[in-house]
Amino acid sequence: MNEFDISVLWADVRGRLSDFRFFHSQCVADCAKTLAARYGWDEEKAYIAGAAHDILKEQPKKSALGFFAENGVTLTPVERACPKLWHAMAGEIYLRQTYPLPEDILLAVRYHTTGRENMTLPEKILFVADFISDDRDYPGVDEMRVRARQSLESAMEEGLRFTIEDLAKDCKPIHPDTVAAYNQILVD
Ligand code: DGI
Ligand code: FE
Ligand code: FE
Repeated sequence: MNEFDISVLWADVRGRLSDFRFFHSQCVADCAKTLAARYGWDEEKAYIAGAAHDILKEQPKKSALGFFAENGVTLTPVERACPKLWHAMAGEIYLRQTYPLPEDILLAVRYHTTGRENMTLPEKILFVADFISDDRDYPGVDEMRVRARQSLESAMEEGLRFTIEDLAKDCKPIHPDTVAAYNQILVD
C-alpha cells in the first residue's frame, strides 16, 4: 500500500463520532492489527480498516438515505427496514470517494456488520475485531476472545449466532448476507 496519512482519517473519524464510538474505533483498530499479525494480513491495512469501519455510524438516518439516493444505491426491502446496516454500506461509499484506500479495506468495512458468503481474510479480521475489541464487555465476550485465538471462523460462528438470535428475539429482519455467512461456516 502507498503512503497513507492516517492522521487525516483519524481527524475525520474523531469529528464524526461521539467519545465512546471514537474509543471503540481505536480499540477495533488495535484489535484488527493484532489479528492481522496472527492470521497474516497487512497490519497497517488492518489498523486503517478498524479506524474507518464505523465512520458513518452516527450519520442521521435522513442523511444516509439522501446519500444512498445521490449515489444510485437502491436498498432492498430488508435493508430499508434495518437502519443499523446503513453505516457499513454508506461508510464504504464515503471512504471510497474520500480516501485512496485499497479494495480489501473498503470491502472489509462494507461487510463488517452482516458478513457475507465467501468472506476474505480482511473481511473476517474486521468482523471479528468488531466483536472482541477491548471496549466490548457483553456477556460471553471472553469466550469470543478465546475462540478468536483458535480460529476466525470459530469466533464468527459464535458472533453470527449471537446476532441472529438477538435479532430473532427482537422480531427484527435478518439480512441474507448474515444468514449466508452463518450457513457457510456451519456447512464448511
Ligand atoms: O457498529 P457496531 O455497533 O460497532 O457493530 P455492527 O456494525 O456489527 O452493528 C451491530 C448492529 O447491527 C447490531 O445492532 C445488530 C445489527 N445487525 C447485524 N446484522 C444484522 C443486523 N440487524 C439486522 N436487522 N439484520 C442483520 O442481519
Ligand atoms: Fe459497525
Ligand atoms: Fe464497530
